[in-house]
Amino acid sequence: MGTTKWTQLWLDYHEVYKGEGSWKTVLTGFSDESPIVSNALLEFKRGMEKLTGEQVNGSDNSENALTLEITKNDAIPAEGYHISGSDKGIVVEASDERGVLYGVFAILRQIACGKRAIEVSESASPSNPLRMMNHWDNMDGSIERGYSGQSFFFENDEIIIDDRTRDYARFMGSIGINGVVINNVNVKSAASYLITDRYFDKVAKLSEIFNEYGVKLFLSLNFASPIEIGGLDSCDPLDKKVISWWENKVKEVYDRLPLLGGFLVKADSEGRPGPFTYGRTQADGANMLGDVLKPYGGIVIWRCFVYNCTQDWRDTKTDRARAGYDYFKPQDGAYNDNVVLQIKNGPMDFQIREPVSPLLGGLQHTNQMLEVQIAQEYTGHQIDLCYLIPLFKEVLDFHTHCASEKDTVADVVSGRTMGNKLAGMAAVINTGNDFNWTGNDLAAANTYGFGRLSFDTDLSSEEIAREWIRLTFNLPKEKEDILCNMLLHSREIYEKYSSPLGIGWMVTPNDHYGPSVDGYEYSRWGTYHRADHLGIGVDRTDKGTGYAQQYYKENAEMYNDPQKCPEELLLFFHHIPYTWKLKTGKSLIQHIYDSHFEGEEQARGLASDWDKLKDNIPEEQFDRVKHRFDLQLANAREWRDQVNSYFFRKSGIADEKGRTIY
Ligand code: GCV
Repeated sequence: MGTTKWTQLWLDYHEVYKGEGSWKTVLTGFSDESPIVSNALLEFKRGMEKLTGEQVNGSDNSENALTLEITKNDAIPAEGYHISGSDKGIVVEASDERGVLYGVFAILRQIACGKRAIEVSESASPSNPLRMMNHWDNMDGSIERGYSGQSFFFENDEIIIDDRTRDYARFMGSIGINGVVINNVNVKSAASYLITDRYFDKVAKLSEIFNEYGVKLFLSLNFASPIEIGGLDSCDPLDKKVISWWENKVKEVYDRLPLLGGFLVKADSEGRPGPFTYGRTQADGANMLGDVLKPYGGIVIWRCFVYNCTQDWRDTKTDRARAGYDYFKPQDGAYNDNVVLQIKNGPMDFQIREPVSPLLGGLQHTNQMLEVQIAQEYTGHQIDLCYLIPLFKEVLDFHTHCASEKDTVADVVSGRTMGNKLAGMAAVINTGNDFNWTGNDLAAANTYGFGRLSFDTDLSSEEIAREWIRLTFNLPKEKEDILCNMLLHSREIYEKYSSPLGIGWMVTPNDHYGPSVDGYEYSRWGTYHRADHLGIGVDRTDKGTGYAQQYYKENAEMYNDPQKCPEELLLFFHHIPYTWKLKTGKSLIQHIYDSHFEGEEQARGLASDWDKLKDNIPEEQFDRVKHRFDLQLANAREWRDQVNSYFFRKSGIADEKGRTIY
């Protein structure tokens, strides 16, 4: 790794063949004075020189040089591209500059993945209009749920701009991300002042750097700004003084930050202020901001993560899973067209397994986008290997039944179902200022993977994994297969040794790493497993909390019936006796034991598979990851033994196989 201050992730291309030509570039309908286009050319040069050794725009500009021809073609959809190679070179066609950038990255990706330049060929346009990363970075430099060091945007309440900022923007552009929220949704202290003169110059600079890679900058907003920075005594969204304060503020913001995409808002959630304080609805709050942003083309992304976080655990009727739908469904259709609701993939909070949120598609007349988390808050803190793309694919492929065709979550959040333009996907990102950006080098597969998946939801988990491996490591085929298999099975392995059959939680409170079966059982957070000596699970049927009824009929009936409910979600929807027979013929308790023993053993398998790659991975990188596997094994063992012991002690039923349970 030498003296580099940080890795280049998947843009650190390896030589794949020794080319004999050289390249010149020709633009038709685009200008290289545009920063995006000139960056595309720079990336092509950098990439081709490393991938093939061929010079780009060097001394050979003769007839014999191959040509990269970038041509405007208005028939290509927005942000899309058509690339085609021939013995004369490569043509990139696009109708806009982002399309040019994405087309060039597609060329480099295809070559890195094994094609010769003359063979490249693809027509693509993004599945989702909005493809966003959400940083939970605080201005003191810490990152909420960050597992890769400190923030590279903020330190000591100042904004950092350095070479890393540009590299970050390149990474985002290379995977098709077109929007980034730089600060935590919990907007407090200095972050409330990001919309003031104190920070305008630097935020403007950041937005320019992002823009050069096709990325719009967004800010998380403090809903109580009129009080906290404006000196008013209210932030009631229907109060004229409040509205006029926002009008002036947003005018000032757009004067100074003309490239700003808009605001992300977490309101009435986990202690954050919001419209409920004034007896107003979420729509009242979001629409007020939408009205104010409209003249500037800005958008409001309003989160639906609203629930009662001061619940009494004795209360078995209140169900946190219901909250999003209960709060947001009644105003379906009332939201402005420049407002989009951002909905977490499940009704709880990024657990290893949850049903899809019934709000997705449950809202039929409202812009909506999907929020997922690649920061591994509940899935191993980027210590444990957990490739999350298979989980996201399951969510995207889920049939909501909101329409007869085009009813999957992928259809809904892309805007295909309702024909809306404001739609897409966002991920809570997993990066920090660690040398390798993501703590565990292998966690970058999720960063890369989310970008690629949000651009093309038809890509498979395996295709994405293989692209990432080839770009990052360029391994011999049999070693690539090993790593690919590790990634593809890692989520299922994590699930096996952690909480069973969709019940979730059972994590160490606050920190959320490692087991604590009753850690949240008697707390205020609404996250209970309800285990007793006879059984476990939450009754969310029509006889229980009624959550299952929030889905359309087909899904409601499926979830309501324990015989029809997919077994991986059985305990999410039903309270089930330990003696219940699963489809495998095993009892529930035996399944809990077996899956935990298996999960721990398979985690050991992951670690020994990694050892097989020792000769093919640079030593420092190999060791970094190996150390993570050592920690993962300790974690898996702890999960196995705590969960098994807990249920053995609760149920008094022995393991049929007589293994050690404490
Ligand atoms: C940013 C969970 C996390 C919080 C996070 C919150 C959210 O509760 O534990 O850290 O806050 O989700 O998504 O807003």
